[in-house]
Amino acid sequence: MQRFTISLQDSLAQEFDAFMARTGHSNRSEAIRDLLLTHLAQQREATQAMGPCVANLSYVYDHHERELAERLARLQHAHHDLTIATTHVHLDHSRCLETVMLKGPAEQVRQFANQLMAERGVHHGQLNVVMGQIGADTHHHHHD
Ligand code: NI
Repeated sequence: MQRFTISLQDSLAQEFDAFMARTGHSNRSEAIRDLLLTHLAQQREATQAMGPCVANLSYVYDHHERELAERLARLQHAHHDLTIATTHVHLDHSRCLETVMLKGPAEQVRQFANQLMAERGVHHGQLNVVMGQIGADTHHHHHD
C-alpha cells in the first residue's frame, strides 16, 4: 500500500466532495480509488485492449463543412464489416449528431473510430468500448 498526498484547487475539491455525496462515498481514499480504477480500465479498453469488442462512437459535425457528410459515409462504407448501424440526428440547421455502433477486433474498431474523429469538422468524438465476444458464451441459456 502506498500513500499519496494530492493537492486540489478549491473548486475541484468542492466538485469532488459533491461527487462523493452524490455517489454515496464517505471515504475520500475509496472515492479516489474508484475513480482511478474506472478511468484506468476505460483508458486500457480505449487504447490497448485487443480482441473482440462492441463499441459505440458518438460525434457532432457541421454538415455544411465541405463534403464532410460524404466523407464520413464513405469511411463507414469502407468499414462496413465493423459498422453495425449508424443513427443520425439533425440537431439544428447545421449540426448533426451521429452515433455509430461498431463490432469487431478492438484494435480495428479503435483505428476506425480515430479515423472518423480525426476528420476536420468532427467534434465531441467519444468512443465507448465493451470488450468481449458478444453472443459467444457457452452457457446454456433458456429463452422462454
Ligand atoms: Ni443531419
